[in-house]
Amino acid sequence: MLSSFRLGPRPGLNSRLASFGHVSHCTKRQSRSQSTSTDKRYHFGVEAAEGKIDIDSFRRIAWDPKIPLLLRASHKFPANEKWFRFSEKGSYPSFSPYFLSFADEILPYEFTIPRSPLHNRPNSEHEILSAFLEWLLRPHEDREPPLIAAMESIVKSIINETRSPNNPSNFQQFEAPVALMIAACQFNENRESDKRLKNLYVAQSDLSHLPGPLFGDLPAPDIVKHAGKGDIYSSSIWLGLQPTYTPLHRDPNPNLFCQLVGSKKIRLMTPDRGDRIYAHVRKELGLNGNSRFRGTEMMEGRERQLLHDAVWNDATISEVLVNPTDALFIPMGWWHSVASNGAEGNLNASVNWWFR
Ligand SMILES: O=C(O)CCC(=O)C(=O)O
Repeated sequence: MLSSFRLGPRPGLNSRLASFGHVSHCTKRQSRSQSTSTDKRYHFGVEAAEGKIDIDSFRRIAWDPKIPLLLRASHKFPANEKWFRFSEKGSYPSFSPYFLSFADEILPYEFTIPRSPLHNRPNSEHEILSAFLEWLLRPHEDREPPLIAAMESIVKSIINETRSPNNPSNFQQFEAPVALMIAACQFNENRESDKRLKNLYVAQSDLSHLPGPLFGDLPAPDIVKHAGKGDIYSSSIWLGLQPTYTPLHRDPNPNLFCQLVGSKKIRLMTPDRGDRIYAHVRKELGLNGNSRFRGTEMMEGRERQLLHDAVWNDATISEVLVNPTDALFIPMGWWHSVASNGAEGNLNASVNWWFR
């Protein structure tokens, strides 16, 4: 059964959008897969517009009626060019020398090890972590000894935690310097995908905690400043080695989610439909209560799996692919789950603002 979210074009919408650029709308799953095979920029069941949008149009189309809107090629920040560099083939994003100068800043990290029999195979996560540790400890002119020592102790403790028979969790949270993400990204370059570090995620890291110059590279978009009262509730940076994943949840405020590097798939549900799916999963777990944003319990174990299957195995749920410079408006109360889309171990970066 389809959700109450309408998949067909709304009467009059195209004429309303015509004032600021090209608009497209997929009405059938089939049209989505056709566009996927040609330009990989699909959106199933969500309105999309190309280029910059003026505030009045945005209010009329998305903000006032509380409807998601994909704004393609609409948000390029100084960070897009200053923070990253690309391999000659253009396929492997990594960090620029400018970003490297912030290597000792501390950020909140998550690390997830998939629970699977793969653990017993060569190149399992433990072996990759050990290879990373060995690589870290090799002399390297760019790495400062105190940072190496900090990273060594963090990686050793991740390895110990994941090996501990007393620890049923495959999900860890810790603080570490930016140097860890930089080093992991360098380690992955030129490595086969099954030998790369993955699932390392600086998730929901408060933008205001970034050092001034980095914060300045991500100025709040006009939509965030002017569509509502201009009240920024919170803003976050998301920096990870693919795959990255955020389970089903809803945010307490409207969200403008912008992609910087790599791509992400976002599955979106109306408040009603998300409530039903979430309640169903909680019931299966014998629990009740509301979703906490990225609560530990939803990041691991059975809850993670049930939430994942309920959202990602249902072909009728709307899905959007966000690419660099795309932005997705997620109205308050709309449930969503987010997964990176691309080669394992590649860098993925996004930024978002919750505002009202
Ligand atoms: O990018 C992600 O992994 C999650 C983003 C998200 O859930 C949000 O902005 O609310």
